[in-house]
Amino acid sequence: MMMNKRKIIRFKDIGDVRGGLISLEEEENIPFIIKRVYFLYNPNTEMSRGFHAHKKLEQVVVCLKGKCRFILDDGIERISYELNKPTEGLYIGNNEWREMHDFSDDCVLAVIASEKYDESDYIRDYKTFKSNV
Ligand code: T46
Repeated sequence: MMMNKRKIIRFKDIGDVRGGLISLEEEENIPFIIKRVYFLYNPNTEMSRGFHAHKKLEQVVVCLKGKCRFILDDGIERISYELNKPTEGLYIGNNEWREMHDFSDDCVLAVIASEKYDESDYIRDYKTFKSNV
């Protein structure tokens, strides 16, 4: 079931004295069936990424190390989120323009996705995105 808005999901840390442990499970703390996981790491800290929306894809982004800033834009409002801890994930539904800025050089992002990679699901032109909302 599609959640209709971006939101921060707080994960329960089930770690102990040996260290932290977070477990992600589909349709539990991840609100969809997981079809793909990818990582963004070794960022070029001079550059931003993203600048697109998806027609269908839902994702949860978890910052495992370092930090970066996401901007989400639903065509009406733009909200900035700093991600800097593995105990929370940013849920991004479909039809959300996303930009990623201000990567720290040690930033590692894990992205949990509801669909396999499909270039035809991307809207990479902002005017086209705006005309669909
Ligand atoms: C998103 C943000 C958070 C693949 O072949 N398979 C994949 O699973 C992915 C994610 C990308 N690619 C190809 C597509 C492009 O030719 O790798 C290249 C770089 O992808 P892109 O420019 O879309 O990367 P970002 O960092 O701008 O966006 C990515 C995801 O593509 C996107 O879905 O929401 O991270």
